[in-house]
Amino acid sequence: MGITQFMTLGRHIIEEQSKYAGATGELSKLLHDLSLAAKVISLEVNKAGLVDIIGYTGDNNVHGEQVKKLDMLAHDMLIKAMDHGGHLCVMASEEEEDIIQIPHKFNIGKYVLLFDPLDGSSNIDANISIGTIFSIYRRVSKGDGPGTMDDCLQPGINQVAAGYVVYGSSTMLVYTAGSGVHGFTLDPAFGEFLLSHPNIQTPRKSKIYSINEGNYLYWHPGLKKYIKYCQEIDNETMRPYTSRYIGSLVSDFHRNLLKGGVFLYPENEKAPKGKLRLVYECNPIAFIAIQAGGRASDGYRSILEIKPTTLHQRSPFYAGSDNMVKKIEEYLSLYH
Ligand code: FDP
Repeated sequence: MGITQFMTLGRHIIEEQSKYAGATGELSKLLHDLSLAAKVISLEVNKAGLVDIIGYTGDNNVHGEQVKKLDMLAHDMLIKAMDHGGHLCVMASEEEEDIIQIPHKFNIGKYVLLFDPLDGSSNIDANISIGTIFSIYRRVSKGDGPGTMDDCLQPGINQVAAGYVVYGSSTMLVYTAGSGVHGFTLDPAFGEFLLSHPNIQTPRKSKIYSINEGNYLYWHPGLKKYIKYCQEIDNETMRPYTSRYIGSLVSDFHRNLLKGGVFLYPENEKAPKGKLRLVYECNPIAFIAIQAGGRASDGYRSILEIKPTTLHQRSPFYAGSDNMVKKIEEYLSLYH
């Protein structure tokens, strides 16, 4: 797909919003503010090889992992871009243990923003694509005061919008507000996101599977059998499938969304709940997968049905083409 018409992200959001009677325009403004943050992060990511920005800050994040400077920069940038628009009542970031309140001096709005500022960050030093993931909900707490933890712990089915930015060979922003998935490529000359991938539907004929096979010995028996199934020869189902794994969720998912395939991060003996975070990674990616005609599951139920109990909880995650995710669910329930 190429750029077919000169449709900026800003114009697209406004046109989408006009389809909903009673829309106030707040969500559009929120998405616009997010796209500004994405442009700044994109610039910083591109500069990473040039300036003294790569490397560790020396701190550990809430998961006990070493924090890299660029993660914190993206985290700070998003807060700075989003805290004063008057659209949000609370935020939460994968890089911060607790919820993030809107400073008293700014207006409080009706939306909730959850984000993973820089996903796949272990790849930064190697110049491999990384991404920002975001998820937007309406507040559920009463009144118009500061938002609460309950606002952040909603099941993914309540998402109003979600998306990601992939900082790859070009920077792309992909989002859904519940009526299809749309992809925009950042034109570095104009500094604008232009519609390049309208109405993305993931191909029904799919043959890519993406998983860290190094964990094979720790997997569920059903999953071991499923991966063997992927490697068998069968012309009708286009097997053997192709294995592709970058180790950067946004990039792996984005490739599979466009080409057809499945991303797997299962539970294993070392990580009984898997690795990925439900509210920052699984829910937004699941919303996009489903809107693009795909499926997302923890192996047994839709990701979007899970009610989070803590901000940083993890979940096994299978997302991508409908037929492939269904097959994984079948194998997991058949073999124990
Ligand atoms: P990273 O640790 O580099 O931030 O959840 C984070 C994540 O990357 C995902 O982006 C990626 O898909 C996954 O972890 C990779 O994990 P493995 O190294 O265990 O394969």
